[in-house]
Amino acid sequence: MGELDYTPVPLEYERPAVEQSFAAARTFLELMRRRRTVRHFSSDPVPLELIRDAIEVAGTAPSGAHQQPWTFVVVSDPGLKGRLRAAAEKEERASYEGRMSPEWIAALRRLGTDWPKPHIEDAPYVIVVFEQTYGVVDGEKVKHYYARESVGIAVGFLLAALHASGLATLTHTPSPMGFLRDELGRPANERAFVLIPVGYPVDGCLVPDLERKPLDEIMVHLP
Ligand code: IYR
Repeated sequence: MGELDYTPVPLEYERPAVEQSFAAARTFLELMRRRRTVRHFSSDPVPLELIRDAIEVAGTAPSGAHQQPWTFVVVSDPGLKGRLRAAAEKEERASYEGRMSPEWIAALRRLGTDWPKPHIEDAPYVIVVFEQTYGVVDGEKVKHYYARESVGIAVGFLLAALHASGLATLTHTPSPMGFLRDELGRPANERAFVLIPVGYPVDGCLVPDLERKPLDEIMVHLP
């Protein structure tokens, strides 16, 4: 990539009436309040178009130097999902049965997590998000700036978009995640960031009884 010059174009923007802003803000808040991390998936099929649209939304995220340092690998093949599950469970079992501290295990108790990961096979899709730690252009390494932060923002967009389509997700970080690059045949400049089973919740799905911090605990207004 050569040096790209600054060639600005007009912003496409129409300022909404303030009442419309309030309505949109409330509607979005109500939507996002209903998002829950789901650990029990139906194997009912999901149209691939929904996954594609959500990944396109993720691709609208801002990124350091606009380098868009992300790759979203969509897995639906049952054999491959089975291999991912087996590899994730191998790591997770070792973690739950010794690598994680007792404090960590205790902190997870209210989430009901454990090393078996049937959702990797049950969910019709697994999206594995990779961070491109550096770029490769014409065989040359290109430094990426704020790649992790950028990918984190894109994953937030992805989770919101999937939720808006009525799909459930689980942000799963099997640790260590090196097996994902090997299993999915990704290049050396890509590092797995998160594995996200996507699908409909199973009938009668249960979730942990959690509350979110109220606004006044998470927001500080310095007038
Ligand atoms: N990666 C493990 C453990 C785990 C860790 C945290 I922090 C969580 O919020 C949930 C689980 C797993 O996926 O089970």
